Amino acid sequence: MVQLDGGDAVLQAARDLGADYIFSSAGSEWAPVWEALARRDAADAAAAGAAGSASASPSGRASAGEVAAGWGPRYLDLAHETLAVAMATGYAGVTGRGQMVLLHAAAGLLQGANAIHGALLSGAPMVVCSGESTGYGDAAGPDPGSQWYRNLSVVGGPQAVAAPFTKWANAAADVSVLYGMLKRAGELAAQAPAGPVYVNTPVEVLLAPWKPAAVSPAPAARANATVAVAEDVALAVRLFGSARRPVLAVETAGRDPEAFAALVELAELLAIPVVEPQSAVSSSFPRDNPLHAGGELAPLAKDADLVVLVGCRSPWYPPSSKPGNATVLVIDEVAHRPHMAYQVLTADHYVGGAAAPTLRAITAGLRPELAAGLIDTGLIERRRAERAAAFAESEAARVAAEHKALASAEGPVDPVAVAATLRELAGDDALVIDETITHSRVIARHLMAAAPGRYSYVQGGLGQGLGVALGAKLAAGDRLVVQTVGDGTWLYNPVPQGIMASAQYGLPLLVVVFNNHKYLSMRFNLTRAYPQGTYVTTKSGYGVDLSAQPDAAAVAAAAGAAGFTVTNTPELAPTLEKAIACVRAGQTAVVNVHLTR
Ligand SMILES: Cc1ncc(C[n+]2csc(CCOP(=O)(O)OP(=O)(O)O)c2C)c(N)n1
Ligand SMILES: [Mg+2]
Repeated sequence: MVQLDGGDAVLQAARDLGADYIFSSAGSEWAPVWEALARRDAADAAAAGAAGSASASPSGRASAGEVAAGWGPRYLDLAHETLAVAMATGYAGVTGRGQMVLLHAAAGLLQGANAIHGALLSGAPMVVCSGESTGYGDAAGPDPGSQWYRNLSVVGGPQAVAAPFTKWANAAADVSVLYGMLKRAGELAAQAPAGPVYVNTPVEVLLAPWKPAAVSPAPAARANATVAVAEDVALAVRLFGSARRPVLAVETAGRDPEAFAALVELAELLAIPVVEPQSAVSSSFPRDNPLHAGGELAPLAKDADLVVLVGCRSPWYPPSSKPGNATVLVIDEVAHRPHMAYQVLTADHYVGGAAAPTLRAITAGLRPELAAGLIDTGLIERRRAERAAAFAESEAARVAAEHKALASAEGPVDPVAVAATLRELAGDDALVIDETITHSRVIARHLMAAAPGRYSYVQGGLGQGLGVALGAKLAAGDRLVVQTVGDGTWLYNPVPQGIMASAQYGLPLLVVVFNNHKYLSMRFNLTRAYPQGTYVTTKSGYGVDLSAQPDAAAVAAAAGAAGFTVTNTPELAPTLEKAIACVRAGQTAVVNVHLTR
């Protein structure tokens, strides 16, 4: 009989949580997990041999995206913490499901902190683990290794480091509680508001003999399932039914495809314009629907009598500057984001429920009122006509801007041309993971996302987009996954490590670098504060200049991807076509586009 230890408890918890993957960045505390994985693989191979099958182990060697049922999660070795965590975020973005992430000590946790904070902002469930030593080599039992004494301890323990940027953080102080704590942590991560949780798994705990207690598969967390109480739904029905100039604002609801559909149904029923403000981070309403009112909430909210915030954390700015005097109705499962230090929603009413079931309940309440003639349908039709006219005007402006941008024969490329060409060439089912800064609104507008998941913005600090895109690709199978990224932001990404993971695990991406050779956003901030300052008059470059950056195509090629450079508009479409062909053939392609702005 093999003596099980903490490594087996970790694997068992990951398996019982239904994790498809363990995203890991190596550290010496994980020896017990590697031993358990090797034992699992050997047992698989022996079983396959006994069955006379020539096939390889289903658990360890399956190709990416192919998780053999019943064999537990697949383990991915990743060469950077940002990558390990961001891949879990990207995977959750597509599947909605939490995974396990193993990092190293407080050091790896600190390196991964930016991406863990990003997961918190994005509401990506995951269990992040890393270790410390509790005995430093003086305790009886296996030697943890002198590095824990010499180099790795942090006062207060790594859970104190993790606490400010996770939903919950604690240490598993004994092997007897390890499985139960990890499993509860995973369930906690998946419940609203979903996000990362942290468990400190000390080396000695992982190395200790483990006697499995009651193990059980986790009940699948019912995401997006809470619906408001009947009185609150009735209140919302009254407000919607009596509003003359309502407007809907939405930031993330479309992460749930059912919420996307429910929002379309409600908006169309009453002809309510829908705005995806600057704070929107995923496609939540079809951009080609005439009720889509663009990305500016203030012009509509100013004259509205009802503003409905569906899952919005920061619909306007400055926070207390609510435009106009409308009644504000907030529909949200957890309206006050516990991770935000300051948030002003100016709500008059809260309706507490997840978007899909709550919007559906409101729509169901409105239909009989409409049928009974209690809602002014003439008003609805006038609104519909007004929105159609405004939409036609906005579309004409968009198309004209694209024609103009695409007509340029020489010199650098207008970002509008890049977004429009990408829309045309990437295919309707491609997913765009956007990590641009000053170009994000151009991309959101010209991509014209019409389906949930088509567009998502990387939240938190710079450098996570490549990992998020790789994680999305892991979940998206054959669909093309595109990372759009600013040139400065690209330099924050672990590029060689990401390209290595893309090759190792068969996850080809299209990366489009929006290269204006600078941190343009930093200049905007500077000129806002010092419009007539010496910096401006002397054309200084502090904090902005990126003219010394390496050639992104050459760097990509050196790391094993296909590298392309576009310096003028006529080259754009043919180069993107070549790059997409590379990706379809299995190799990541990086297209460095020199921009006008
Ligand atoms: C980890 C991290 N470091 C620094 C910043 C501050 N920051 C925000 S945007 C930006 C510049 C981004 O440059 P680029 O990607 O070229 O976009 P552009 O401003 O040119 O549109 C910086 C440095 C940040 N957000 N995150
Ligand atoms: Mg830039």
